[in-house]
Amino acid sequence: MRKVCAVLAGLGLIAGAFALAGRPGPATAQGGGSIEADVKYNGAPVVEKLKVNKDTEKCGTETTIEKVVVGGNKGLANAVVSVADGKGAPTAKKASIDQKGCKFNPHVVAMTPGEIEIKNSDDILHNIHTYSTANPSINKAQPKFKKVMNEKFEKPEIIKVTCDVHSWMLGWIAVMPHPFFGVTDNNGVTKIENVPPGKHKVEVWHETLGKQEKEVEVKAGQTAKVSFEMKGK
Ligand SMILES: [Cu+2]
Repeated sequence: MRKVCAVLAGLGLIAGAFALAGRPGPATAQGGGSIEADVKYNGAPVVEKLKVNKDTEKCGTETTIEKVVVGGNKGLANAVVSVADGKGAPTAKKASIDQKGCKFNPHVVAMTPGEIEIKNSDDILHNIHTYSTANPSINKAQPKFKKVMNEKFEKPEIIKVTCDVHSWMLGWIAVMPHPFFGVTDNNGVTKIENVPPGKHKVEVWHETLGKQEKEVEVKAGQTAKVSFEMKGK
């Protein structure tokens, strides 16, 4: 009898573990769906090349400023896609941007209001200079020994970031009011998960190509596809 009990208890534990592993997350429980956005640009990439004569050991002797990155299938990278009428709690994952090889990596990072970690992976002096209106501007040195700095952006807005030590360094921090956003990859694609079902306005923002908006209907457990074609200015 004791043995049987032990086996039953063991089975119970295993069943419990399975139940935990298979338990839907809170968003899935509400019957959310996904949005897959595909952003295209029917023009040439805009990548400025320039010579570097400072910190060349880390920065190289030539660098690029990637203003319009067009990848496979005319996909536009670095575009922020978001649900314009979205509402929801901030994401738990802390956003991060790295000053690496004298570039901001990623070039565009999106986050919900709160803290972001700013790394310096280069063994040289960098600086963080933000151009913002809703949030206080930051203009701080990030010496080589300061590998990580934490900064706070509480108000939604898209913030330009530069480094005053290396004039070509350019990045963007998109502070979104809700967690329903994504940044397109090199194929111009991003997926937004756990979006509440219903009709939503989906917005695309790109640093030089501006904004576009489209309506999409999200159904529970399904992926709604939306395509954008950004126009040159
Ligand atoms: Cu720098």
